[in-house]
Amino acid sequence: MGQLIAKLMGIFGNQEHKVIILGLDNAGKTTILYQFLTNEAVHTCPTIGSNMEEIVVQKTHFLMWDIGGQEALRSSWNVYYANTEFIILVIDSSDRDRLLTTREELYKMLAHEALRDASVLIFANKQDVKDSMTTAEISQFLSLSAIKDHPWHIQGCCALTGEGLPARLQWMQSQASAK
Ligand code: G3D
Ligand code: MG
Repeated sequence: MGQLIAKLMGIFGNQEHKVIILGLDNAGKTTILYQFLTNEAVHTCPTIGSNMEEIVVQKTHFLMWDIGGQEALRSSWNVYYANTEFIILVIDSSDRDRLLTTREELYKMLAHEALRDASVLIFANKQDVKDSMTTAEISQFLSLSAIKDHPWHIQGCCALTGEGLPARLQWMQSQASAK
């Protein structure tokens, strides 16, 4: 019965794909989540714990968990890892000082057993800020080309205007429907 329901949900496109949005505090995670949802920048407060929203793209349902990124909360990110299909890693491209911390968090995450099958989408956010790092600089610093065991993609974006976001939702949609 369970299998039948799962099959029917697949046919009607109602299967839910779990997405976790991670990154250091102030990177723009919550702003991105609400851009996906409303196509507007909303006023955000630092996230304590998590926010969860459902985003539907061409009948593909994503359950997106936006998880607080403050240092004290990072050790509990793994509580959210089970059944994750997509990791969205958000980076504040103007925050050069903390890119090393992001790099460490990225590789810790990729090594985690529960995320073995997850695809990784990296948003180089805040591209509107003067002198922010380019996606090429960030890719190089994070050694993205060395990641062979997860599908990944990096995209420059500005969460305030939404620039760069819709195309990547499409990428996720096509990855999800290929699963
Ligand atoms: P977080 O959820 O990762 O902690 P938030 O980050 O979404 O709360 O955003 C942190 C701050 O960065 C917010 O500013 C938000 O408006 C700003 N921000 C998010 N995305 C962008 C962007 O693309 N460009 C610029 N310039 N700012 C952005 P405040 O002032 O409310 O703290
Ligand atoms: Mg937040």
